[in-house]
Amino acid sequence: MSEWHGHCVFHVDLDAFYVSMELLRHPELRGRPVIVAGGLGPRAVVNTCSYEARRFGVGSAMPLSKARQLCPEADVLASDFAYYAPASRRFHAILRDFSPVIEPSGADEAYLDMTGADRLWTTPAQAAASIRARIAGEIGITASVGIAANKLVAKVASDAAKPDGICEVRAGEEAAFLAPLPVRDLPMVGPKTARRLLDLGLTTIGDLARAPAGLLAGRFGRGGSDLQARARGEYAASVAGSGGGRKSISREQTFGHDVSDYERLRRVLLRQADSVGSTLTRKHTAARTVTLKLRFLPFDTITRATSTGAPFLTAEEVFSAALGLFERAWSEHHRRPIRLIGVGVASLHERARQLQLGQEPSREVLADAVEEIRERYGRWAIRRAAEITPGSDGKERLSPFVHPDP
Ligand code: TTP
Ligand code: MG
Repeated sequence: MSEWHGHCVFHVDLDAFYVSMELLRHPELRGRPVIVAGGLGPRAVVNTCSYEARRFGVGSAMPLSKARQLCPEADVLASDFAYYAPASRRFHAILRDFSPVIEPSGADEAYLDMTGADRLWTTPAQAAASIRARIAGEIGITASVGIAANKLVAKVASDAAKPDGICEVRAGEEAAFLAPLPVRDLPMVGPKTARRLLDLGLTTIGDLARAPAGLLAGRFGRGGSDLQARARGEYAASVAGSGGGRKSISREQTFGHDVSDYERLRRVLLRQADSVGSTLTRKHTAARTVTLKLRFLPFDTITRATSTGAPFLTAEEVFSAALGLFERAWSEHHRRPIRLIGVGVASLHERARQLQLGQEPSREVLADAVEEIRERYGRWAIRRAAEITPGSDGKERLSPFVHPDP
């Protein structure tokens, strides 16, 4: 049985997605060649087809007229996106139960970073079986899962697993797994590149992996070494999403009058950073940049930004970066009175690390726990001591100082 080792990426892809959905409501067509096309007219194109139809040479993107010639007995249905869409959403929701780091790459496929999931599942194959069981139980169709140390190999593995299977490529076995496959099976080798490789006498991915570097450089320039690295199963890009579809998160507050009190400005910054940090945690997102905005009257607005090598994950990290920006910018402006102050984060991406159950509680884990309590009991169930205003009127702490994104 396989073990967990280092990085672990799953690529999950539904089998013959549109056809599988149609078979749920047309069970009498099971086992038959079935084609789903974008309409039934003379110019219609095949969206997908059942594995029975694939044996006749029918495939996606083929003109329907040609598909009918290749397989005259096929049943042809017009695609019905409104019917497939909820299944696609359900599919992605199921995957989110297995990892917070997920990168959908289409309606019916996604990459999952399963690194660290060894605390929950004895083996990767067991986790994959559970994903497949959830999909079968809740959507009623089959999915295939590729398991590998990186996205590239996981993608090829899921193709190899199809239909209705799991394929795991152990660390160190990537090159051997890819070697016998045709070059066309390497992701990002399109028909044109494939033809150029065949011209060089390179038929399989193994041929490409072993080709003299000079030969590839002559034909593909600097892209040659990249191509060869891929052929060996080397691929560095991590599973990363769009950060929940947002490009930035920010909070700002305009004061009714100018403020020059450092302690008060610092407290406002802390609340804003805390709110931004909460959103980062809730969205399983990290930020590469922290931004600060200040406005001095009449309309003199400045912004400052800072980025560090490590992503910003928590409110503390956002606050400390924002405070540094604030102190520098404010002293540059001779501590002029401030009318507006705001904190933001940008360059968002999904967290690269999966939280591990049972690990030493880090600030990231603490931030998640705080967020969970706030979700249940409200924003004010947990506050920082520094947020509580020493004044007696209580006005500041009750005022609506946090502005959501417009
Ligand atoms: P794919 O995952 O590429 O194909 P599939 O799910 O039908 O089959 P497989 O078992 O090989 O994964 O695409 C998912 C859906 O996207 C597919 O059911 C129909 C649609 N699609 C198109 O509409 N046009 C296309 O050219 C392709 C490739 C897919
Ligand atoms: Mg599919």
